[in-house]
Amino acid sequence: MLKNCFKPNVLTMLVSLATVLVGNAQKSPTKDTRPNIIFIMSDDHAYQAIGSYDTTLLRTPHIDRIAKEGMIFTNASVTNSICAPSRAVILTGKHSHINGKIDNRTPFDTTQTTFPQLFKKAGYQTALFGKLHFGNSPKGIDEFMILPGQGYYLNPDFITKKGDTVQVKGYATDIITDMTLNWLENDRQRDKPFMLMYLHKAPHRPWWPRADKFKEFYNKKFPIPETLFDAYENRGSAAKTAEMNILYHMLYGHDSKVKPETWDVMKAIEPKVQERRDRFYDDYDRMDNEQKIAYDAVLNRINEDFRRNWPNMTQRQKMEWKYQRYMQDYLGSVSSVDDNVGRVLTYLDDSGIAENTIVVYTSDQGFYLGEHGWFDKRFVYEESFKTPLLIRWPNVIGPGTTEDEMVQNLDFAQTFLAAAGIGAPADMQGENLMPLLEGEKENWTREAVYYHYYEYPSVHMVKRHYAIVTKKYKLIHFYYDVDEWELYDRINDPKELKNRYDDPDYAEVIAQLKEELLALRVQYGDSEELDQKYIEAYTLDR
Ligand code: SGN
Ligand code: CA
Repeated sequence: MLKNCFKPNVLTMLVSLATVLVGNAQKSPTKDTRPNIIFIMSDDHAYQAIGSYDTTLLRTPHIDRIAKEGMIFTNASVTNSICAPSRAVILTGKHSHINGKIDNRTPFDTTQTTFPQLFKKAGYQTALFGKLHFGNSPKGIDEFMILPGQGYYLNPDFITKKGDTVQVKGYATDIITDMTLNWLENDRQRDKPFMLMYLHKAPHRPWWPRADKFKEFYNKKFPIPETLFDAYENRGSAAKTAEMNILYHMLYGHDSKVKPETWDVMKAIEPKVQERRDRFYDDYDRMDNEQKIAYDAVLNRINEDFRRNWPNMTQRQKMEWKYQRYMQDYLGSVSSVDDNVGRVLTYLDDSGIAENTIVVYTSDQGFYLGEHGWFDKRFVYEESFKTPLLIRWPNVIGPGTTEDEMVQNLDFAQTFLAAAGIGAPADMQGENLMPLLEGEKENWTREAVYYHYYEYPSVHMVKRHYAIVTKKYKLIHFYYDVDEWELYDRINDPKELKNRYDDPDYAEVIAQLKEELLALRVQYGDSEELDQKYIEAYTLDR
């Protein structure tokens, strides 16, 4: 199966052949006409780095096509802004406190029903390629290739359905796409609808773009976000104690790609920063010589610049230098995702299946691109709470539609099942988005969503919190080692710079929201007892 991955000419021939085959299959009277679903999810893709949401940083013409020909959600969010928990919510249609995968480390209880199992049972063909991050094989999937854990960008390993591990030469985003196209082309049963999960590792840390994008993006400069130098005033302790500041917590080698030899030469430049050399070589040493030469062309320039300029920089300049390095690599990685989404969309067109295929583009959560001086996610604050969501479904969703209702990753399972005409289990906790997709908003009643983050104390040190979010407000309770509340006025303070919790003007709003928050906790089956249970079950990993 892998053999074809690196022969685009063979692929093109097969695509033409498929067009003929699909054409014939469509004439068959027994054809199952339920829609296909391609669920495209990237890892840590901030909506700020998608042209349809914001063109300040980057244009993403291929991802944008999904919005132009379908719907863009401007208020889509996650229930728990971290990788594996988000995936568990998507697969089960249940909040973290119910499905039990509250953080990246807790094992996922595989006896639970996940939506792919229901698709398979209902006669769909199912497949999954890329990052799953579950530590176990997906159930209900006919064919898969998954990255072990976080996976690597360069020459990544994949776990196959047989349980063995194979290393594939090349760049992860391209390879995952090759596998996806290869499956669509060679393994898809033309007489059945399919549910295909196409899951990128990019643009997850440590943001290694493909060599040509590394070179291209190193020459770019990006606008500085207004809150890059945020001093976290007028807020509680959680923002101040989080460890995800670009200046203080981003690593020279692993993240900014300054080689350990360069730090050696500069000795003691930043004695406070502790970094292991192997964090850089872990990725670099996966390259073969030819790849190293291509990357070194840029790495040498980065290192030369660092050696020459870093010792004389002010703190402010250092922050800006690190921010630019971060954006160059992050956006370079996104750019490959966009190119590859383009390849898949083109395939759908060429093979004649675009019309009956629902294409969903999303991320497992949002991400900070320098807002509040941060990278990473976890907080219910805007940029990591919100996630991109674009859906194309010809003949159902009108082209160029914008939807601002509060929707969540919790809703995906029920929505996909409804779209395929498969019954959803009654204990799923989301809402079916079909009324929104079909433009029947009068049937949509949700006004608030619930959020709960658990992984603390842990990497990045974001305190445990739960929250209620409406279009207008966000009320947050940080707990465990603090007992602090924050209220943000989403309309008048969209950058969330002022906690209004002690402002008498908001007293009534707060009282109302507290009641609604409690009601949501009751509705979703969350409680102080469960908070306590998860605290007790948590073992420190630091
Ligand atoms: C790794 C990253 C963290 C990131 C977590 C979780 N460090 O630990 O920055 O927050 O994953 O990310 S890294 O140096 O190993 O890249 S998640 O997307 O899997 O939740
Ligand atoms: Ca993630």
